Amino acid sequence: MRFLLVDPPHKIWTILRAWVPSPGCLQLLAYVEREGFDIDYMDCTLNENPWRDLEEKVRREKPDVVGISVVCTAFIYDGMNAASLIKSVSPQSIVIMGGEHPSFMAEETLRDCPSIDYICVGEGEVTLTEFLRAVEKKEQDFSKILGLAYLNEKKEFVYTGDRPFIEDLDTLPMPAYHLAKMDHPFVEIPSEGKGGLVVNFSRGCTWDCTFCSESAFYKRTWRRRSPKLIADELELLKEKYNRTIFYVGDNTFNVTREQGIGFIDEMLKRKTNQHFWLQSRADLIIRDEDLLDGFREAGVYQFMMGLEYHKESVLKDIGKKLSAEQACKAMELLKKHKLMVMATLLIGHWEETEEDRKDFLNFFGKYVDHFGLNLITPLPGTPLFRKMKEMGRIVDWDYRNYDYLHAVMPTREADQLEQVNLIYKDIMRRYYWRPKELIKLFSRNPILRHHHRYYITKVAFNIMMHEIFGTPLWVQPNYQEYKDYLVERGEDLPSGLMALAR
Ligand code: B12
Ligand code: SF4
Repeated sequence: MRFLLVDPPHKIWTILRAWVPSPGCLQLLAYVEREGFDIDYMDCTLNENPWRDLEEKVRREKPDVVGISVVCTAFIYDGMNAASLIKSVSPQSIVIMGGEHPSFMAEETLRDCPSIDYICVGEGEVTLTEFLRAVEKKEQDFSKILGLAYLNEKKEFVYTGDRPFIEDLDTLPMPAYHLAKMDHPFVEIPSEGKGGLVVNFSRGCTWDCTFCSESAFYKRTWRRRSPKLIADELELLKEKYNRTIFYVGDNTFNVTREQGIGFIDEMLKRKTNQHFWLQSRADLIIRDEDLLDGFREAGVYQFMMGLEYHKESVLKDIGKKLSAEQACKAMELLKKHKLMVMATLLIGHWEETEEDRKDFLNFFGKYVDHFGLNLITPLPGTPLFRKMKEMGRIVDWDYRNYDYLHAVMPTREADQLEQVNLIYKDIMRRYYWRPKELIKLFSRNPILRHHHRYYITKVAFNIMMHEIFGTPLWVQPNYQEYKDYLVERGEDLPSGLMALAR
């Protein structure tokens, strides 16, 4: 019984150009490998000809089960296209898809893409193991496997029920780095310097911001790996793969103080000389002020906080449970303890006015080292999605645009999405072309200097050229639209594929 897990061809993180294997895929693979299955992994984002290579591999190897991982809503059509292509060249392969978006939108996804046989709803490790075992034993009835969704013979939607979360993440094996192309020159986070990688040590978050799909996916719970295992993983990444700079993808790293204390102790003991960009909340930074020097000494160079907006009414509306005053205090504390401040911010709120935007820039421009500007997006599965759908405010239903960078909802003032997109670009321009930002190009802090030089010369310059001369926006050189691939393949593939392409 052969299982192939596919990260389908999709755009990488275009803003920071981070090109990394998905931590979720590596965790899933390690688990099923430990369970004794014959497994393989294809991260199509790294293939020179991603669609062709996927087609050829599946045609040649005809895996019994192909898993497709969809990390972001914005990638759902890539996952569906991969499923159609796989089924067309290996109809006997069973296709199972997993990830947040298909979990939340299981019925819609199954109906939109007949090539997907099953969807794993929620956390994948145990559900996938039980599923593979059932396939191995040639069982026909999957209705007893919790966490599965499918359409039965009558095309009725079936959901087998919620799979309980794994209680202790320490029972999971080390992610399967040995199956990833860790030596591939593209695997980097170039904005952060050499040797970058994304890692993940916890799941969920105990808050419930209305726009957050993570908190919804993990039902407002938080579990974490213990600091000792985190340090073991980081040590391995240093020794075996020379990885020294990490974007730690955990939504909220220090939900408990103990996690922060344990991490600091372990990293100080191990002396691996690695650098970390962690994510947290303003209230937790304030709570853990006494740990901030320790974090820095342990290698943390930056905290990213979802500060979102400066107006209390908006913070209340999005359920942030933070005040602008706390945001200021947390930014000041980070500065005081020589840690860089990255703020992820949300604009495009219904009531937003030009006056608000001026205040917004003044408020955040004062402290923020890195500016992560997002447009508020109703991600499927979130309370915001349900509310906005009900209110009829969602205008663009093309999930490709659900990447925080494209407007999918108007505001009271800007009733056309294009206007909201222009507002986004305008804020970016106004922020980055301030003298204060340009001075950072010569900062004495090497990471900040590198980041700004990278961002302004590569990303901002590309966007400017696009706006002035219409030059194409950057996308990774090996990226190919699925429809272009089908055209390239022409007669050799079943003609129905083009009709199914999304
Ligand atoms: C790694 C990561 C990336 C990587 C992805 C690399 C890759 N090869 O795919 C990079 C850095 C490229 C990236 C980019 C982006 N990301 Co990102 N990213 C993450 C991050 C930090 C970790 C994901 C992860 O591995 N989680 C841990 C594992 C355990 O969870 P998981 O992936 O969901 O997998 C589990 C289950 O879903 C399931 N499962 C998953 N796949 C499969 C497959 C099968 C077959 C089965 C059975 C089960 C299964 O089992 C897994 C294990 O239990 C998350 C935040 C987070 N903490 O999760 C954001 C996150 C996924 N990203 C997000 C976003 C929005 C983006 C961007 C769009 C941001 C942007 N504005 O540019 C870009 C996309 C690129 C673009 N269009 O420009 C959002 C997605 C929200 C959504 N619902 O759409 C998240 C949740 C962050 C957030 N809170 O906003 N990202
Ligand atoms: S604090 Fe961050 S991770 Fe937690 S619910 Fe809010 S947005 Fe999501």
